[in-house]
Amino acid sequence: MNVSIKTNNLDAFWMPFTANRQFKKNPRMFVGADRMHYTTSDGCKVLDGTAGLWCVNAGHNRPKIVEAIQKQAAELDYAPAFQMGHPKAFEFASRLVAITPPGLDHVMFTNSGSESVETALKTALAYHRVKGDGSRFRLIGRERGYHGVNFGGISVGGIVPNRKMFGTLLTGVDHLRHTHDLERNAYTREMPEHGVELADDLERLIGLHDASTIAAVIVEPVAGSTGVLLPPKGYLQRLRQLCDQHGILLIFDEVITGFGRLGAPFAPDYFGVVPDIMVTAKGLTNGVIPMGAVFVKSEIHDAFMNGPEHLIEFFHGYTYSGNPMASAAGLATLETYQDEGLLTRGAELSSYWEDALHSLKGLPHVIDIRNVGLIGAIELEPIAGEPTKRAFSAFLDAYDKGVLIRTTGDIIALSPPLIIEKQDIDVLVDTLKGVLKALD
Ligand code: PXG
Ligand code: PLP
Repeated sequence: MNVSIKTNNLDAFWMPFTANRQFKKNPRMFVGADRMHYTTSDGCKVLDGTAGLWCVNAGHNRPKIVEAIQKQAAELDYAPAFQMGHPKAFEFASRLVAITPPGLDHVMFTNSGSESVETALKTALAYHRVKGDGSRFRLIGRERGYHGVNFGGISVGGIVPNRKMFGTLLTGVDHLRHTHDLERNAYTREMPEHGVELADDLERLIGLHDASTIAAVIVEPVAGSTGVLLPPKGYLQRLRQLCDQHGILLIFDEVITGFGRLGAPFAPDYFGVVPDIMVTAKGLTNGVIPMGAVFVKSEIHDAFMNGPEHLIEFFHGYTYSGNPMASAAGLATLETYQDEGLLTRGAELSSYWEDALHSLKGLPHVIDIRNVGLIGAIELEPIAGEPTKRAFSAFLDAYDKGVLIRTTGDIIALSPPLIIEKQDIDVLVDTLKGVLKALD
């Protein structure tokens, strides 16, 4: 089938998180990709500064992954997910728990980050209940957190436009304060010095609700979607301490930070803080086939393994949980990461990356630069009365100049594939220099 872009009617597809009318007047279409680059419908190469949407960690069109999917499609297309299995899902699960932080030894599969978040929240609630502690029904998120777009995720999330249209959301949810503090922390390289005391906000919520009503706290170890907000030094350690002290589960949403983005395989490897539940997606399959995974401590898994053996232990799962195509793509992705040392490659490049990004300090409208691993952010002063417009213009101009960036609010976010070379970093940052200089 030959799909002609010219004869396509762009009207039917209501695009996600997109300025639809703006896009359809002047569409930006990718028709191919290879390693660090996309090819546009008019034949231009675009350097991928965002790994798609933070997911193509091994770069595009990697041969092992392509072959694995082709082979799997011809061999076993689908197997029922409930009461049946197929070997690749088990193999993938075993290989994953071998590289995840110690104790996170069991995994449930989903099809996205949003579903992984719902799965984690439901697991936390059900865990307390099977332990006979059903009064723990509250979930605590954080302002400016992003946990996908389903009802649980937007309830614990803290992004106003993602929440305000959707009624009462989940009840029994409260939020920690966010940690973003330009006044004290602007231009910090890696973790900010100030703000560890914000973790004590959990004590305020415990004071209000009582710990015996709180099931779990969910945070992104590094918040990606809301503009790359790094945890102040000691913050995650303090949250862990408070959760332990009060019998509250700690959930890390690692949809962005997982699979090498921080220069370490997962956030616990980087921060030395291990959660009880770890939520992943994106880099799990290199973004090629939709899939998510939720890792839980054995203690949580084992609490469910009670009662008569013919009974279902947990009433949760998806038609496509661990489906053959995704499992095959995931196994080949892990092999690619391991063959090329990609889960720790960010650590080798991060100081070059950091210096390159911070060279943009002093350019017009720049008010902060942040970095960790292979993540970067450049925060711009918004145009008065027209938030997001300045960063969106930067996005359009960068695209015209052959570089794909992401913007959220007035923050430019960068997260290139982990195969990026120093010369690609130079191109990315030089292009941004031109873009920033030309901004109104
Ligand atoms: N949790 C976190 C921390 C995420 O970053 C999700 C959950 C939801 O995943 P799904 O697969 O349902 O989209 C995410 C997703 C961006 C951007 O540019 C970020 C995400 C998705 C799309 C764009 O910041 N994060
Ligand atoms: N809606 C209906 C009517 C269904 O039958 C199902 C699954 O059987 C779902 C939603 C959920 O779909 P999924 O398992 O793909 O999340």
